[in-house]
Order: sequence, then C-alpha cells, then structure tokens
Amino acid sequence: MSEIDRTAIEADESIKLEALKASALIQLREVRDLPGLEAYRVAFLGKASELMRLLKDVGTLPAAERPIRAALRNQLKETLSRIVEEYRGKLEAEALTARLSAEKIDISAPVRPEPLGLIHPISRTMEEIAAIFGAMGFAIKEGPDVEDDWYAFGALNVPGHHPARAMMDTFYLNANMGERRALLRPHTSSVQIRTMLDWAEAQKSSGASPPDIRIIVPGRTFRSDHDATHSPMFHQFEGLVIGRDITLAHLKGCLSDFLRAFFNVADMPLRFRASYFPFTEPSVEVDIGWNRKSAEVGRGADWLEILGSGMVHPNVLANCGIDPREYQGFAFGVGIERIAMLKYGIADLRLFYENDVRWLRHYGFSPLAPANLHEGI
Ligand code: 2NL
Repeated sequence: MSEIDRTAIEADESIKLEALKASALIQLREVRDLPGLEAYRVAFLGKASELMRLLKDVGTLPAAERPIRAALRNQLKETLSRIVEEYRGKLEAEALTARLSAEKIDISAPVRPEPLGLIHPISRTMEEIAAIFGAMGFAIKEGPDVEDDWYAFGALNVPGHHPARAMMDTFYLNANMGERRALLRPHTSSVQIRTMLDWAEAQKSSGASPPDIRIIVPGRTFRSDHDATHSPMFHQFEGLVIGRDITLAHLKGCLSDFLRAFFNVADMPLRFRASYFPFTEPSVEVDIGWNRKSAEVGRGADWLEILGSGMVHPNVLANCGIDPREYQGFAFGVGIERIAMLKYGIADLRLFYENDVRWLRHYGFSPLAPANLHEGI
C-alpha cells in the first residue's frame, strides 16, 4: 500500500472518530456525580456503544485497512477510558471531602453514657473468699460441673444406700463416663478428690513429699431441690488441707479467721458442734452468733449454722492413694448464697438468678473496687 493510500484511510477514520470524541467530550461536561459517570461510561464505552460497535466491525473490513482503522479505534477507546477513570478519581475525592466536612465530630458534645455492668453478689462473695483464703496461703482450684458417681460419692465414702445418691436428690445424666454413671456434681468435693489423687501420684513418682495440699474450690453445684430456700443450681466452696501434722486445731483456727474476716466481726461468737458426714471423722458444724429478729450477724443471743467441716475420713484418704497413718487433714463446705444473703441482707434466694436489672443495680458491686484485704472485707 502506498503512503498516499495509508494517509487517506487514516484521514477518513480520524474524521469519523473525531466526531465521536468531540461528542463524548461535550457530554462529559454534563456529568456531575458518580452515578452519572457510570451512565456516561456505559453510553460511550459499554457493549452497546458506537465505539464498541466500530471495534467489533474491524473484522469485516478489507484486510489492508484493518490494522490502520483498528489502531485508531483502540487508541480512542484507551483515551476515553483514561478520561473516565481520571474523572472518577476526581468525583470520588470530591465526595469524600463533602462527607468529611458533613460528618465533622462535635468534640464539645457531652459523652453518651455507657451502661457500666456491676459484679454479681455471688461473684463478689467468691472474690472475697479467694482474697481471705489466698492470704492464708490457699490456692484456688476449679473442676468440671459434670462428674461421675465415683468422684462425687464413691471416693467420698458415701455408701450406696445414702439418700444423697438417690435420684430424688441428684441429677443423673442419661450417659456414662467409662463404666460409671454421669451426673451434675452435688458438691465440689470431686475437685479435692482429683487433687489428692494427683498429689499421691506425684509423691509416688518423685519419692519426695510434695508440699501440703491447701486449696479452696468454689463453683456451681446441683441438687434436685426447688423452693424458697433451695435452688436446683447453687454455689458452694469447699476447702481442703492435707499434711503430716494437720489437726482439728488448724480447722478451728482457719475457719475462725475466715468467718471473722468475711463478716468483719473481730470477736465473732463461734460454736463448734459435733456432727456427722460420711467423708469426715470427727465432723464439726460451725455456728455463728446472730440476732434472729434483726438478722444482724456477730451480736445477739441466737446461733446460726453456717458451715460443715471435719477431719478427712481415713477411708477418703486411702481411696485417693494417701496413707492415713502418715497424713491427715481437714475439709469444709460452705454455701455461697447463704453467706452472701447474710452479709448483704438479701432476703430471697431466688432473686440471685432472675437477672432483674433493678435488683442487680441495687446489690451489684463496682468492678473498679474488687475485693481485697487491704481495704478490709
Ligand atoms: C456442708 C458440709 C462438708 C466436706 C464438706 C470434704 C471433701 C473431701 C473430703 C472430706 Cl474431698 N470432706 N468436704 C467436709 C465436711 C463438710 O460440707 O454442709 N456443706 C454446705
């Protein structure tokens, strides 16, 4: 093809495309926003646009003209695409600027009040128990809510015919753990059983005596019982101390210190009364002095039973692999709801679990002032 022919074809194509380009540039001035720009892009660069039709028709052109016209048409497509994208960038920047100035934060506006949660009295009471026994060198231990009947009863020297083992009192699950029946623990003692088993195991494998056991086990417990003073789920903590030289005197001193610190009555009247539990021998129930009428603790002529305790039964030690001729210790169990009700003047057990916000606001504790012994408990 001669140079003259080529120039003629280019000129012919350019005239056509210049008209299209001019029309596109004129119409771009009408575009004000991003949706408008998208409509514009569809009109000039979309599938149904004039330019796309021209590009599709390239294949039907005489072979000699094809590369010349195709190059010019592609050039226009690129130019228009670039113009659209540049304009899009400009519109987006403008939209952002407009939004930022419209959404200006008024730093002088008062802060919206954030509702602050409070610590539930059960949790608070557990914190207090942990603080008092923590200061006496006890560690806090926890364990699973679902146990089997050996950890809950068998290891604890509770005989098979004991009423606590009956369906009436304990929630049994329709499941086994190995060979044993699964249940919801009726007390936290299973955690102490595991601790003693681990301790005996560690002693056997190392040959040396591990340090004395001194633990507090707080947690949820379950009994099939529901009335004004019993909930099917409640909380308790148990304590366990095991060593070579632990005596009933340690039990008395430890529980006296706890009760006096917890109720903040230095001269709390206390009564240690002989009792019976299958897992302790001797067993001791502890009463505190109070005034039944005013419900004031620490003063008054009445006695109130507050916890059960005793020296760990030799059978229980033996069940856990501990030689009762070498070691002994004491254990105790306390209902957390009960001591919280007494300390904080809560009359109805059921209100602990109803999540009535008014009640929680009244009886809840600030999370910013956790229980500790420095400020007194
Ligand atoms: C009560 C009585 C008590 C225990 C719990 C215990 C645990 C082990 C071994 C021996 Cl592993 N004893 N616990 C002992 C005496 C009393 O609870 O009236 N609780 C509310």
